[in-house]
Amino acid sequence: MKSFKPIWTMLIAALLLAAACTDTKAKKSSENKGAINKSSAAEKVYVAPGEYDEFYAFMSGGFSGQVSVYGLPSGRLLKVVPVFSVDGEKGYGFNEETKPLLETSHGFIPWDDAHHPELSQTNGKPDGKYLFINGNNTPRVARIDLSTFETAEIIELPNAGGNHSSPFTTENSEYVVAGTRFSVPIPQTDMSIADYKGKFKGSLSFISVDPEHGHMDVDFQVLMPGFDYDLAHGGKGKSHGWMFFTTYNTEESHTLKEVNASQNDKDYIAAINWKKAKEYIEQGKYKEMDSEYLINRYDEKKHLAESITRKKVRVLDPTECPGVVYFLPTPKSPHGVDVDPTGSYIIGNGKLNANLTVHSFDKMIQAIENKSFADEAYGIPVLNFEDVVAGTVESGGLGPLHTEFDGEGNAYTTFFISSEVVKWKLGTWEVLDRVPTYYSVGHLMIPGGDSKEPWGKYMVALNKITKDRYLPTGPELAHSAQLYDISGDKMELILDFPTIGEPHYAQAIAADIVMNRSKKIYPLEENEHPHVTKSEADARVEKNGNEVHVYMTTIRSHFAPDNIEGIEVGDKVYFHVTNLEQDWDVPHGFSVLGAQNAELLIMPGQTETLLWEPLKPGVFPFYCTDFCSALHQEMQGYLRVSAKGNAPAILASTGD
Ligand SMILES: [Cu+2]
Repeated sequence: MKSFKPIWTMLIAALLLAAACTDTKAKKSSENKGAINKSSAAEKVYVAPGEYDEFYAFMSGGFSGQVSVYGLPSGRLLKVVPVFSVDGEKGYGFNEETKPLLETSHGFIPWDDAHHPELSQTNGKPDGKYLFINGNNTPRVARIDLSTFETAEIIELPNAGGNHSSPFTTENSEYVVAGTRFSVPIPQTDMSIADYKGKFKGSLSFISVDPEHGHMDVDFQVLMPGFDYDLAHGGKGKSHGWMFFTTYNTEESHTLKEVNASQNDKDYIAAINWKKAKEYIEQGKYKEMDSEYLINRYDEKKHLAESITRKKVRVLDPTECPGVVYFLPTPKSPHGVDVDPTGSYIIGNGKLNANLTVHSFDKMIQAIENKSFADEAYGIPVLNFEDVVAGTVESGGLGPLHTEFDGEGNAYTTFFISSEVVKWKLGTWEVLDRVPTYYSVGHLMIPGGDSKEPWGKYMVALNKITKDRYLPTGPELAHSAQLYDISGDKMELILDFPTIGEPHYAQAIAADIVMNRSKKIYPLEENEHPHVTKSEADARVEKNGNEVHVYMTTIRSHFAPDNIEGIEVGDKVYFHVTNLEQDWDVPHGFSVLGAQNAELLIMPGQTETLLWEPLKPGVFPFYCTDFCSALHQEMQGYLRVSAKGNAPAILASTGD
């Protein structure tokens, strides 16, 4: 099993050269940019002015740390939701209300790498309530509320090093999971990296989601051998109750991993019986480990986020909990693991392979019942490959990464090295069609394509390299998504559109499920912000020592107060701005000359707070940044700052 095969080195070289190869493809494609019938493609993506798209698509921003929302099939950009990265446009991570969302046990972290959006599910179908997304770098999972399209919660993960196999959900979002990408010492400690093997560990976190409020918490973790955990998907239907994770680096190497982690002929898919794990938890068969992590929740009535610190986590050791973890040998460094809509098949996309390995859930259960084990790894049973394999897709491609489904019995797999999507049939494993992508496709997405009931119709290829597809913009090019019509026998490329950051993975859902729940305003009478100002008559300035609280309101088209005096250099000035508007689409902005952070962008009925510490005496204008009326340009005010000890009495006035 551990013999070195020269072919791996060749495949690795091919992986490394994939980017270079696309140069040649780029040249070719200037002659043939996708071989589409232009007028029929245009018709298929045309959404007339004033009409709505059929699907919402949620794309991760990868290294942008954000989520962008598109309409399909038009490719219209609808919104960018700040999640893991601060955003001056919305004041996210700059205003006092959202700063706590980015707190961790390592302090305030203004950025992360967001990879996999995952819609919450009910009965195995996306329900349009939440979108979860992982932070890959400082392990975190965020929850976006799809009634507001705002980040509602970010939970940090204890005992984790990187968070890639995340946040995949179970059928009713009982859990979203998060597997550590890199194994690390658990508990963390100062030790030699050379002692990795046998000492570093992995962890798989099962994050519970409260059905009523969506609140997340780490229910338990399964402590795993020191492999790398890559991706995951939940069982469905008959396999509901199981979660599947891919592993690589079963070699447990800690250096030159491109070579050292590619030695084994097969790595594993880890099958976790989470229902059984839950029983062990209920029986108290867990260890409570010390590990600090934060849960940051935004309260929609208070309009602010608060952090909760947890110090302990419940951990299961699989060697003490038989029946929880099994390993399915899977060739070669499997990347994506995807479960078909019936829950019968588990697809291992071996990234150093040409073929796809499909495991059978039924055969897996049979092998477990027969106790037919080939081996064990750190006390975890390893099943016989031959006992669990259902079939192999002789793809003709190279470097399979991810598979999604159309609900018609077909599967679609991306091939990074050969830059294509291959359509094949579940059960017969025959290849039905293949189309090139431009270029180097990573994930693909079919609306509902990883759920029990895919909508099908479209497939989006999320490409790593853009090259010549758009007008050049210097050395940095926008990444690219490509929309294919998959309603017929043949896949047809119908649209290219640039994306924000890296469109690492995406999810899509029928528009009506989400739009009917979408909020228009925050009711002012429900505003419980501790510094709310519910009417202009209550607008005021309060000064205690060097702390100044400005209770300000906005309504078209003035601030109250709009003349402020009595502030001195060295004061900490908190502008608590409440937007009194109760109409859809009337936000007001607030910015002040010299503010060292960002603007506020306040939705109707909302309160936000900007902290400003003036450094110089003078008279400073502030104004509304969001064009709100014909007299938007008049929506402004003045703030007088005096030298320390020289300030006049507090003045907070509006009009005469
Ligand atoms: Cu305004």
